[in-house]
Amino acid sequence: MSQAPNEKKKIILSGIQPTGVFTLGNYIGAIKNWVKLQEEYDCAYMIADMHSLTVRQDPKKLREQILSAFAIVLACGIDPKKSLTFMQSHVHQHAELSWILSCNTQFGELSRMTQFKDKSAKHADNINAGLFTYPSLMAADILLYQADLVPVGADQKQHLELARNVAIRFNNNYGNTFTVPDGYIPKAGAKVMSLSDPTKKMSKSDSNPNSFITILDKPEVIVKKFKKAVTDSEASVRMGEGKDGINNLITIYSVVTNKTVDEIEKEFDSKGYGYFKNAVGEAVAEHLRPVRENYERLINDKAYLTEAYKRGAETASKFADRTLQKVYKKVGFIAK
Ligand code: ATP
Ligand code: LTN
Repeated sequence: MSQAPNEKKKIILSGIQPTGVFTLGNYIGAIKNWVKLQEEYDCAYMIADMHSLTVRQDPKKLREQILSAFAIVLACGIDPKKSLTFMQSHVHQHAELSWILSCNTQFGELSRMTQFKDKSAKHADNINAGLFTYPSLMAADILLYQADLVPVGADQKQHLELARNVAIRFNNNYGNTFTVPDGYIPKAGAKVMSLSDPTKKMSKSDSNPNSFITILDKPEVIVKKFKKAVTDSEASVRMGEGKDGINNLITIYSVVTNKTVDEIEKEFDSKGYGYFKNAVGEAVAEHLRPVRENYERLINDKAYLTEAYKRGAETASKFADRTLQKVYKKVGFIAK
């Protein structure tokens, strides 16, 4: 996209929680767009380690998962020379702005969040205050960088709407301070479904490993998991109502091969589900092969990773502090 002279590049921010190896859902719904956007815009991508504490984590495992998540993001094609890449907890301004924003977010608004309701039901023994105020922290992540666009999957729409509302409210109460962000949600693949229960979203914290494909699964594992995918009894490869499993597989196949739904329905006309599932498995395995290979290389290069996230945090902090100081002034705090 060509830009008019003096026209500022749009700012992009997104994050992902280090709660496990990323799934095909995270990749298609979010990270694939992160990679695409970094070519045209000023992008900031972070590992949302603070968000992950809203669910109990084992510290030793979390430490490994955070570094691994950072390496996966780079392995997917995010270049730390082009995009700001950092760990959320390394930029203390996120926690600070989150406090101010939580004082400008209503209890009722947070109570309506479906992710809070779902996660409270799933972790009934740990419905902590952080799980409830999670969207205020996410709003802080976005608003600190004055982001114009936020590439996420469909499940994050509600949190984004809340971030927009908080930004608008703050701007109205204190004068123009924040850019009001828009979501950037893919047309196909915004909600990749679980392979074992295609009425549920594919999730990296699902207890059944056959329900999701991870970005690092070996090709033979990927093919095997697709073979087991739940479908229907109709045995015709075409999109349709009540065919959640097949709709999901067609969407996945379409995204990784760039073929249209029409082309796919023609290609597999009169072929059985077994044949189709095998083709999807092989196409996904092939699509993810370079990511897996990059990851193997990167995860063994700790010096490179450390240098990349440290440099990222340094630059991010400078940017974030500009917004935070502006906010502190607007709400009436005395300058240091
Ligand atoms: P968890 O299982 O720990 O809740 P998750 O797999 O839902 O995690 P997140 O870290 O919450 O993943 O999400 C990271 C990004 O991936 C977000 O932009 C989210 O919208 C997107 N995403 C997550 N799951 C899917 C999915 N099944 N399809 C499309 N996008 C998804
Ligand atoms: N809540 C997001 C992860 C996340 C995020 C963000 C996404 C944390 N902070 C800022 C976009 C912008 C999720 O995917 N569960």
